[in-house]
Amino acid sequence: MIRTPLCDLLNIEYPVLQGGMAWIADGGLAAAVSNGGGLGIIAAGNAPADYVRGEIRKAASLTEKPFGVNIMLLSPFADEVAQVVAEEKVAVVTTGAGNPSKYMKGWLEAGIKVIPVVPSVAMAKLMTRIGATALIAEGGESGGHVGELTTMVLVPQVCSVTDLPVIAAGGIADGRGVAASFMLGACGVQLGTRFLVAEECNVHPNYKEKVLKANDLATMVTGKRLGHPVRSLKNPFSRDYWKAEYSDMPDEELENLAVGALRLAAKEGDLQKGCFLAGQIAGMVNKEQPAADIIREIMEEAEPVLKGACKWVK
Ligand code: TUI
Repeated sequence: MIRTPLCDLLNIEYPVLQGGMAWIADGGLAAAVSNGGGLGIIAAGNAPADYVRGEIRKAASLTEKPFGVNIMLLSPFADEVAQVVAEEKVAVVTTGAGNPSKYMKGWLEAGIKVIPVVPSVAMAKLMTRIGATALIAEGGESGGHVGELTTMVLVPQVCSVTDLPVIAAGGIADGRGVAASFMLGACGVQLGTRFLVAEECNVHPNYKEKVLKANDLATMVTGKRLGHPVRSLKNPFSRDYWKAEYSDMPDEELENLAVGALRLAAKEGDLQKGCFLAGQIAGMVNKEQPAADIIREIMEEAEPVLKGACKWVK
């Protein structure tokens, strides 16, 4: 059995978080992950605060276990959602795509455990200084909004500058990824792409099929020109966007090209115009199964890998 300090900190059985996937990770998926012994996370994405409140209440009706909310800091509703998580007394808040400093005091006073995604050492130091509960070091292998660094180089550098528990994310989908994360100094992992194909994940079936069929080279990064790089599966949308990005199209027009594309992928399964966010590990995600089985399977796989980790040591 594997137990790390993160389990005690978050009152969970396995040190596994489910990534906050915008338009995808709802109260149903979060509750299934939490019921499976991990920490389920509701993605606020760009949704209004009332939607998030509804999903929090839905998750609370489906599980007695703790769960979290991911706040996407580029959202126009971030301020309102920040308020809602405090009012609803959510156990854990994770943040992405920005600096959550201005919310930190309020959340901590509300008794919320705050776990920001940090894409760099500087952000890890800042979040440690202002009282974060733990850190998610997410490498650019992940799906969605990505930083510059890979998981392999980010996690150990973050671990070197903080005493907080570090959760590795980006490119992890099986027990080897869990074991490798622990070797780098993390005491937990966050998985997005693998949970995207969980049975309890309500994303459009076309989305799941695209992930299940993806190979190692199936993703690409677009959006660098506008300062918001995102990793998604290659399709007509991502290829057209990439071409537009490297053309003389004005920034405003480029920005409009992407409006609604995440929803089109997640809700309509639009294979042409949708933006299917997924991590590079999609090539290894080959079966749909209950969230609880995913968690149990990866942790069972990690055990022999970790026990065999000293096999070359004489
Ligand atoms: O946030 C994510 N992944 C996401 S968010 C998302 S929705 C979206 N919609 C429109 C544009 C962009 C995204 C889809 N996937 N992952 C966590 C993450 N956070 N990755 C990188 C960061 C990050 C980047 C910069 C965290 C902090 C940061 O700070 C910069 C600063 O100094 O403010």
